[in-house]
Amino acid sequence: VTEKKWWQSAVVYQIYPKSFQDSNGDGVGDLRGIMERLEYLGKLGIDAIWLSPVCKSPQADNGYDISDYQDIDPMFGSVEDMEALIKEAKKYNIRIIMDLVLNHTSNKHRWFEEAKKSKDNPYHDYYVWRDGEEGVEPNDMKAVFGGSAWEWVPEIKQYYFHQFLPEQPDLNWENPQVRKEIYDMILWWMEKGVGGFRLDVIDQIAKEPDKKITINGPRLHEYFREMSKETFQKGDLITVGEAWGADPERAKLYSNPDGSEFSMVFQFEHIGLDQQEGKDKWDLAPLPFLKLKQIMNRWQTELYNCGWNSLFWNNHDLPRIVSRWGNDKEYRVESAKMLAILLHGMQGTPYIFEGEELGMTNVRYNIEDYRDVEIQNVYKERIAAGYDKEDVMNSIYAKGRDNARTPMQWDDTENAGFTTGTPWIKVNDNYKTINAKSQVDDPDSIFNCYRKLVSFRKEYPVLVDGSFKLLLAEDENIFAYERKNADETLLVVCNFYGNTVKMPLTEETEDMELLISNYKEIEDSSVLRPYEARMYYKK
Ligand code: TEU
Repeated sequence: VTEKKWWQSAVVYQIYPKSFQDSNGDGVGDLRGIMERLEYLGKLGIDAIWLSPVCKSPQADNGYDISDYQDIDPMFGSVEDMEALIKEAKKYNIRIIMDLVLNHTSNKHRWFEEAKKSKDNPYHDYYVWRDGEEGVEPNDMKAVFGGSAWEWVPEIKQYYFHQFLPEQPDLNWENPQVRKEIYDMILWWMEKGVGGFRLDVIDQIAKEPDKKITINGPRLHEYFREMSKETFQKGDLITVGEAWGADPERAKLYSNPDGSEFSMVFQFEHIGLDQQEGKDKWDLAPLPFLKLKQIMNRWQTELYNCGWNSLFWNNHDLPRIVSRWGNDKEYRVESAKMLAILLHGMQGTPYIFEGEELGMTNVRYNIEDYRDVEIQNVYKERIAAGYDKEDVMNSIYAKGRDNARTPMQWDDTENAGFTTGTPWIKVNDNYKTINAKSQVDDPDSIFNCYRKLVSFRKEYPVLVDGSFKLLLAEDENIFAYERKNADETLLVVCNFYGNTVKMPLTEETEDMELLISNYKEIEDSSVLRPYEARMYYKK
């Protein structure tokens, strides 16, 4: 048995700083705004905040294009504000997790400005360059946000490699000097008291474009171990790598209990389920429910005692879960709570994305009201390729990243209490009914369901260390599982859909206590109502 880590019983709350709380009326959320809302987060009971990037950035990709790792973007505040936030959050026992974007920088980063000056500039080799001719790219690799992955720089007659936007040139991790600069920067933030790091697209750093390798390059884990040894292992941090390309075998390396790499990994196997096979996320398909159960089961059982899961339905790149796999019309409250209970009964560190705890929903905007560059690019590309406009918009409604990025809904006043100015992106017009103010003191609210689930993780050790067993694997409606340790048993049973179904686990749950459910009382114990979820416990 390895020693327990603080982050194994922790719950993390993700803040998208642009959209959380504006304190100065410029329409953009900021660090002082977050400080104003710490009391709310304290009430929810979370242990850490993962802040999407707040470093200096031209904002081509909302901060995922960093031009100075050791400065805060003026839009969000200053380094002093960041220090104040770290200090203030500590009073609520909340740690601050920063987002490290290490695969690429902004094209406005000092390193890149130097790098593109000449082939013998000392910074040239910080990035990935190939000789070539204008118009003849080194190969046909594509960027994630559309177009070629190669960008021509006429002054030096070379192409640079970018897996995301042309404004996000890829760093060359093969260069030891690059790695050293990164480690020094991480140590600088650690000294400021940061509680951990989320590592953006970290499975893409060991790219080898000549072999068309982007994810899982041969030197990937070598870099991880070096970085961890030089930085993270010098503190008591939570570290989580974002890895779209991780399978359970690889995730065991990422989250090796010996601490040689990271604390855990964000894997996305469940996230890719509702799209057509071999296509991308915009090509919609219904959720294969049995497969969802299999996948969750596999991750829960395979990492047991030899790795660590992170648990999430949402983040700033994903649509709102209640609109995606719940029902945001007839059963918004019930299905939001069901999805919460289902996930928070599992093993791993749960992540709540801002507004998820209120059951915030997707939006349907006119194309010009979307701010995300990925949405704008896919719209242009697909219309040009002859897709039907309605189909393109339906894909954007279902999967667009701005679904997650609309302002946090605090109350029913103008702009949902997010800003006194003009919000940088439109507020969801359902804010009058869906907002924090109406939920915080209502014991039956989605917020209070989350609050309870967060506290259970501290109260019942089985949630942290219990084994996982999937029940009713072939049932087309019910997601049920059991967690067990030496002296506790926990049983979660959820009706994943909107029909009333027979409750098959009446005997198993007979002598158990009902810890939480999403209906006021059980009238008929032999059925599960639409989206009904129950968590049972026995000691
Ligand atoms: O995202 C990685 C990534 O490839 C996808 O999540 C992408 O955002 C999109 O959903 C693909 O359709 C990370 C960040 O989370 C994202 O916000 C950044 O835009 C991206 O890296 C680049 O830094």
